[in-house]
Amino acid sequence: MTKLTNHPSTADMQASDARHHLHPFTDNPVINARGARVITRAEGVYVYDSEGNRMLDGMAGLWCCNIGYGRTELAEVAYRQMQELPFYNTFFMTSHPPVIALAEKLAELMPGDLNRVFFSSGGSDANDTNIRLVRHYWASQGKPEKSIIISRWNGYHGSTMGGGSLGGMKGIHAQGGLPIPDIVHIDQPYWYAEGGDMTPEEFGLARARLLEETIDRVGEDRVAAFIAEPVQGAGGVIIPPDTYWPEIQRICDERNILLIADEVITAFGRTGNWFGSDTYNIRPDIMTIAKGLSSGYQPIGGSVVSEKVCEVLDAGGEFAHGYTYSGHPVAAAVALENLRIMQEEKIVDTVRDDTQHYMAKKWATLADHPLVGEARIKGMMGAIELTPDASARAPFAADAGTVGYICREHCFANGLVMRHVYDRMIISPPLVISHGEIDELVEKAWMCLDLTLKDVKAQGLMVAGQR
Ligand code: PXG
Repeated sequence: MTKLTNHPSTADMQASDARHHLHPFTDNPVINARGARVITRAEGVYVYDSEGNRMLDGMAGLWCCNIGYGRTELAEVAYRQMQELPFYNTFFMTSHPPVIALAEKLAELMPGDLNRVFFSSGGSDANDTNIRLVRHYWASQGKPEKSIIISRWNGYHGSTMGGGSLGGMKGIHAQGGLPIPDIVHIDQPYWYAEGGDMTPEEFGLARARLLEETIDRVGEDRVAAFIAEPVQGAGGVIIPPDTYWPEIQRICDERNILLIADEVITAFGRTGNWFGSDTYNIRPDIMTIAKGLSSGYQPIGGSVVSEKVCEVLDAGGEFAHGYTYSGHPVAAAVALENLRIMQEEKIVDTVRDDTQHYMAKKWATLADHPLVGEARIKGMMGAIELTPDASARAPFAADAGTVGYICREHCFANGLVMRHVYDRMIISPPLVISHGEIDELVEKAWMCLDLTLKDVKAQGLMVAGQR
C-alpha cells in the first residue's frame, strides 16, 4: 500500500496550499508568504511535519486528541463501520446501532439526568442547536419572549452565526453581521487581568453576580438561558475563582432560566474528571460536547439534554432542526470506541489521581521565570501570563500578542506546540502524556521563555503598558 506520507515536496505543498486553501482564523497573505507548516503524521503525544521535525503536541491537536495519536482500534472500527453501514440518516423515524449505543453510553457517563443527545458534527453547530432548542423550549410553554441568552465576553462557543454570537470575541462580531438578536454578554471571571485589588474570591463573586444583575435589568421573563464554559479555553485558559460557579449555580437555581455548560473542551477528562461540571459541581440543563468525544478522530459533537427539558420538548411536537450528519454512523462508532478505551484504560482516573498533580507541580515552576506573571492550571489545561512586570500583573506596552507570538515561534522551532492567545501561552496536551513527556514539555517551555526574554530585551519590548 502506498503510504499517505509519500507526499510531494514541502515547497510544492505550500505553494498549492497558498493557491487553493482558505484557512480558518488565519491571515491568508501572511501564511501564503511564509508557507504553512505541513503536519504529516502523529504518534502518541508527538506530531511530525513534512520536513521530519518532531514536536510534542502541547495542544492535543486543537484541545481534542485526548487519548493521543495512533490508536489503531479507532481506525479499525471506522473501517468496519464503513463497510457495514457508511451512512444513514437519523431523520424521519430512523436510527442505527452505533448512534443508539453512543447515546446510551453518554447518558451513562453524564452527570445528573442529562440523558438524551442531539448530535452535530462539532461544537459550533451544537451551540446553534442549543439556541434554537432553548428558545423553542420556552416558546412551546407559551413564553416566546423568553429568548435572550446571556453569555460572556471572551467566551468561545464557535464561529457559526449562532456560536459566534454566543461567544464574546469582538473580532468575530466585527465580521458578517454578528451577534444575532437577543444575545447579551457579561464580563468574564478573569482575575489576573481584571481583578484589580480584589481577592480572587471577592472577584469571583462579583463577576457571578453580574449574571443576577443582568437578569434583573432585562427581566427574568425575557431570559432563556445562560451559557458558559466551565473553564474558558480559547479565551486563554481562564480558570474561574472557586467562588464563581457556586454563585452562578445559585442564581440559575433561583431564577427561571436554563443553564448550558459548553464543555466542548472541558468534557472527557480535560479538567481531571469526566466533565468540567463534575469538577465545579455544576448542574447544567444542557451540555455541549465535541472534540474529546471522539478524541478528534472523527468530527462529532452534540447537545446533551436533561429530562426536564426533554419533557417539554416531547410535549412540543416536532423540533424542526437537524443536520445530515447528526449521529453519523462512522463518527458514532469511533466515538464509542474512544470512550471504551478511555474507560477500560482508566485514562480519566489516571489524570485525576496522578498526572494532573504531577503536571500542576511542574507547571507551577514556570512562575519563577522572569517573563511570567502567573502560571495556572486546572486538570490538563494550563496557561502562563507573559509580563514585563510580574508584581504589577502588567501587560506589555507593545501590541497585545507581539511577545506571545515570539514565544510561540520559539516553541515551534524547538519541538513544542504551545499556542499563544495574545500574551498568554496555553497548553492542553493529550491526557495520556507521561511524566517524562511532561518533564520535556516544561523544560522546553522554560527554554523557549529564555529565548523569548532575550529577544524581547533586544527589541526593547520589556516595557509595561496600561490595561
Ligand atoms: N465551544 C467551545 C467551548 C469551543 O472551545 C467550540 C464551541 C466550537 O467547536 P467547533 O467544533 O465548531 O470548532 C469550541 C471550539 C482556539 C480554538 O483557538 C478553539 C476552538 C476551535 C478552534 C480554535 O483555541 N474551540
